[in-house]
Amino acid sequence: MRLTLRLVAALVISTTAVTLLSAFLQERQERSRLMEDLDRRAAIAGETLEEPVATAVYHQDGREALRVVGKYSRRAHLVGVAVFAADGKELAESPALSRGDAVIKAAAARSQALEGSESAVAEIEGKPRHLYAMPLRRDGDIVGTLVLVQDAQIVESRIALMWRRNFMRLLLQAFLIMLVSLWIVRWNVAAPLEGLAEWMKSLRSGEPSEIPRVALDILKPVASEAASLAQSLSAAKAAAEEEARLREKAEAVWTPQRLKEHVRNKLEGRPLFLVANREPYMHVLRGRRVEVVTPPSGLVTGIEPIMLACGGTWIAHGSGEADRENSDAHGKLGVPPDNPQYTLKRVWLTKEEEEGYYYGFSNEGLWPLCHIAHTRPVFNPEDWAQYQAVNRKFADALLEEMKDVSSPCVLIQDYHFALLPTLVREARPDARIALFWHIPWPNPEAFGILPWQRQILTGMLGADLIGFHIQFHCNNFLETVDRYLESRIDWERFAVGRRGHTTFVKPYPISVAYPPQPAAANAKTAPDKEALFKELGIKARFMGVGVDRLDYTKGIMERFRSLERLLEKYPEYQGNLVFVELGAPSRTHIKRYHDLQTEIEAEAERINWRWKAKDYKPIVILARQHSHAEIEPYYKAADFCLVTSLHDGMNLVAKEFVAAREDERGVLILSRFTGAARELREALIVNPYDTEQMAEAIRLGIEMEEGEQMRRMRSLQRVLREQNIYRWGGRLIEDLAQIPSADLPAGSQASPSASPKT
Ligand code: ADQ
Repeated sequence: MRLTLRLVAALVISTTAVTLLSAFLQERQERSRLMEDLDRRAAIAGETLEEPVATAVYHQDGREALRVVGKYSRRAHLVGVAVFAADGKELAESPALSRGDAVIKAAAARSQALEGSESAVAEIEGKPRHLYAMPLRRDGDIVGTLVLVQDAQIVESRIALMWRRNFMRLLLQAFLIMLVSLWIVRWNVAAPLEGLAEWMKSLRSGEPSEIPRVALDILKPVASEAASLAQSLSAAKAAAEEEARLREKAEAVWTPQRLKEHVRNKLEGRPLFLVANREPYMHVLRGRRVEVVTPPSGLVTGIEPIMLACGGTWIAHGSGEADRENSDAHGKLGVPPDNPQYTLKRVWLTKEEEEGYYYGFSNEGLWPLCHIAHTRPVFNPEDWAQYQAVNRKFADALLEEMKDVSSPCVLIQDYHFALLPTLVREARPDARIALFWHIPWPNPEAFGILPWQRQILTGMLGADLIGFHIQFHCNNFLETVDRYLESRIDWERFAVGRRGHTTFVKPYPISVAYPPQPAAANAKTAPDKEALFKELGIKARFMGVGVDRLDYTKGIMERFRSLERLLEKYPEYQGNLVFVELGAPSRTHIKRYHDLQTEIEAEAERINWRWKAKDYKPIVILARQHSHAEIEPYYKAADFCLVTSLHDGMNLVAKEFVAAREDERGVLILSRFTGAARELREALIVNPYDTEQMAEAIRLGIEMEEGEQMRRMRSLQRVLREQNIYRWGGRLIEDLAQIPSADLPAGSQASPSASPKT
């Protein structure tokens, strides 16, 4: 109410000031217009009277002058007339003027002195009068003066009327202002605020309602801030409840809070340094606009929750077109950009470095070498030289960042940085270094074709801890080291001893953030299957989904062929089943990837051509990078998700699909060649090379009873709950922190937890 009063008072005061000012100007204008009117009327009367009155004056005939004047003044509505001779003597005067002599005489004298007409307003007998004095001429000589007196009361009356009208208008305006202000405040401020308050109350009570539309429209920025605040509060509340529940059950599921506490304890407050090729946030140009995007990378998906939980510095290649303009002089910025929780340090690479290190040695060499997926690795000496140089560059950046931190903990990510552990160890023997290898490790024979095998292995063994997703890859790694380097393999502790340094090798199956954080109370509900079909312009009943970087290891062609086989074998699905492939183009700079995209599109087109109808095609490819929010509705709506990798370290898409299914429905069809297949045993496990088997698995998935779907989904979600990303980070960092500093005598090192911790 006080706000309304203040608003009304301010508006009324300003309107009054404007009205008064304009009325004042109007009065001046009106007054001068009325005066001109009186002047004009007097001048016309004067012109008519001049001649007869001048003749009378010339003959000094006062009576005649008075007669002429008296006769005319009745016609011209004059109050009175006075006539003066040239010497100033009064010759005649209307009776009504007898008491105003002095003023009239003065007017006559002024006119005579000026030899021209003169007008003025004066009070005569308490009334406003208009005086018009003019010289009387006869044959060009001034023979006297004529003074005409009119009533000027009309001027004052008109001005008073004008003020009265303005005052009434002001009153009306004030009234309208009050009404409009009340309306604005009521509907645009008070109502949205009340709505917001109600909504926040509902959040607090734990039964979130929809945010009222009116509040959303007007208070959008406040509402979104409040939503994220409410989200964090309810997340904290849910986490606290979950912790309490788990404590009671004496279980120990990992949560972000637990990870945070755990890491803080283990690192004793020291910051965490993470090195990965891929940055978690890229500034890219969309036309002229700068947009922040998260790259479609399993590594980013997996590691970001840890950095959010622990803070620290993430060092990565700054690969976005607008990255430089959006970082400081040292390439640094706080991220996530809208709520910074840790530091991103961008390292700049030249085109040649990126070409050789990233596209060349990493992705045309090591990637196919480690994924046995029938694409021949290319080992080019120039690429190898760039790979070494860029590892050196990242080592320098990392050493600079941690120069003031003693015994820093470093997490190095992936096959792009095989040389980094040794480079860092040589400069900082006090550092604790872990290297996590996100892709498979091949058997020693397959690895043996790499010309620089010893350098790669030596580089990696600078780490204290090397992690793979599954035990099988750890075994392959130890066998490879055993085969190609002089070293001591400890098969009991899964460690390699070499030149007085021990490297432990352990499996850490990466995962996703689960259970999901409570959704924002105002988050839009995901569109259902019908809505998604409608968006795609499709009419169908069943939906399958695939989400991948377009990579030859993901078995996308094999997937399409199994769909084709299904439609051939079971025609009842023709026109009924649609498979949506959300495929993010990846590494398109490399010819094999470029060709793959064309091949995938051609294959889908070939299959679509067989069954295409007006509103139907069996395969829809959405070939672009999607945000997680865009992918989520497909995960939630699909009847089945196809993960058909020919070889995959883990595969997070399989886990994301399971995590998204709050409804406990949907079927996961999962390649046995993924790391995920070792954990997600209730998925329908398939061999992607077996087209017939995959087609059958899809049919089984579509036709699976709801009860069976729920049983399997619950079991899969149980695995995610127990083995989530926080557990992955917690175990990795705990094992790393347990490793004693290098200044302890060699051999006295304790083994990191021999068996996986909860
Ligand atoms: P990737 O080979 O990238 O990861 P994956 O684990 O499946 O494979 O992760 C892909 C990520 O990218 C997922 O989070 C997914 O949602 C996202 N993504 C896929 N397609 C997308 C699209 N079209 N738009 C946007 N996002 C998309 C590597 C290894 C894996 C290992 C991870 C983590 O190859 O085996 O699981 O690292 O260690």
